[in-house]
Order: sequence, then C-alpha cells, then structure tokens
Amino acid sequence: MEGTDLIPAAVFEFNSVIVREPSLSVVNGLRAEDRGSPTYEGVKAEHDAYIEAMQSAGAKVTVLPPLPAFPDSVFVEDPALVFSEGAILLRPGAPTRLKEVDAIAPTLHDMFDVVLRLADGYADGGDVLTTARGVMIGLSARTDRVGAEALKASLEKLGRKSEVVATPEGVLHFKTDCSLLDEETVLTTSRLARSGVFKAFRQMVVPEGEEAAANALRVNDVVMVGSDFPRTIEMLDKAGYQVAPLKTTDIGKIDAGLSCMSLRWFDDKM
Ligand code: CIR
Repeated sequence: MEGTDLIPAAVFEFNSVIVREPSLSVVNGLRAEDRGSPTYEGVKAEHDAYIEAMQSAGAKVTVLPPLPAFPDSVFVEDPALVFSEGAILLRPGAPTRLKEVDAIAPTLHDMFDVVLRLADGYADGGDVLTTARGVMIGLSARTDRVGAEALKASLEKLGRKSEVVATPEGVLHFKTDCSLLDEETVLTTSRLARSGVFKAFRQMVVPEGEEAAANALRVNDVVMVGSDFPRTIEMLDKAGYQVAPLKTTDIGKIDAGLSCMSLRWFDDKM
C-alpha cells in the first residue's frame, strides 16, 4: 500500500525457497563418522518429501539441477545466506565444497538485487542462525574467526546485526545442535544450552539420545522435525507447535538435518 511502511516478516516466515536435487554422487557425501553410506534412492525420497512439505507450508520452491561433481551440493544452505534484503555468497570450510559457491551464484544474482561475497576466511551457512534478536554465527571446524568477522561485516551492509558464538567441540555446525521455534524460543541440545548462548531465549532441550532432532526447521506455521525422533515430536506437539515429521535417516548418515537442504527467505516483491 502506498505510504505504508512494510511490516517485516517474522524470522520464520518464508515465501521463497531454493533447493538442489541430490546427485547420484550424494552417496559419497562427507561424514565425520562412518555409519554406512546413504542410498541415492533414500536421499532422493527424503528430498522429495522435503520439497512437498515446503510447498504445503506455503513456500514457492525453486529446484536447481544436481551437481555430480559436488556430492554435498544438495545441502544448499552451506554455500550462501539469503535474506529479504539480499544474499551473501559464503566460503564453505570443506575444500570439496568451496566451488559450490560458483555453482549457486548465478541463481542468486538472478533472484536478488543485492548479492555480496564473503571477503575472507571460511563460513558455512549451517553455522548461521537468524533470530529476531540478530544473527548468530557459530565458530566451528567449518567457520573460522576470519570468516565469521567477514560475515559480520557483510551482514552489517545488509542492515543485520550479528554476534559470533562458539559451537560445542565435535559438533559439525552451530545449527546441527539448534533451531528456531518462534521469535522467543529455540530448540537446542543440552550441550549447546549449557554453553549459555541462548540465555536470552526460552529454550526447549531435545531429549537425551535425540540430539540430531535439534536441527529442526520452522517454516511459517509448521515445524519440520526428523521422524526418527518420537520424543522430540511429542514434546513439540504438547507445547502446541504444528509438527511435520520428515524422514532424515539417509541424509543423517552424511551429517545433515532439515535446515541444510534449503535456502529460505521472505521475498517482499512476491
Ligand atoms: C557436510 O559435511 O558438509 C555435509 N555432509 C553435511 C552438511 C550439512 N549441512 C548443514 O548442516 N547445514
């Protein structure tokens, strides 16, 4: 409406999503520990269900083609960050993933007026949690101090404040251990809760033995949660969240969860 200020969308409100089809090479995806390889068919089925869940939650999904040269490229969250204000091309900390950035760059240039590029160091999107209070950047084996500071500077250019925090030792990404449930509430593992990073939030801690459930994903009214985690599903259900259980058994074998498979933003021109 002319003369009316736009009301900013809540941090979990998204109308636009980018995903990338898994390639046959996904079976060779990186993993910290060998718990057996995923099958291509398994990952594809999980990915298809994920796309459907995004659409049911009200987002328009752009599906990019598979990239056989990059086994982990189905995890589009890591090479870039996206916001209503613009996109940031990152520098993933795993050498085999660095060039995924060049593969996604043309799409982001097509879809965003502003596209920044991380100047230095390394940073993975999996280490970045966007909350209503600001953006949290977790230091990890993939995101180093130089990358985190460079990212902070890029975020400032987009008008977003951020803070650099620690990821518990041995945890792949900051968001491996947490997700946002609403403006005030995070779902977290007890090891991350203990670090004190979420003091300002209401915290829901995943039950012991279901740590991988912490990488859930709120999209509009729906909280997507791994279907292998019944106690977490029950806890969220009882707390009044609309839970959509999604299978993550195969992608879990290559250290992924639900946030990893998409880039999400609210496009106010839509
Ligand atoms: C990797 O090690 O890079 C992939 N196998 C898993 C990436 C998961 N991404 C994420 O948590 N954002």
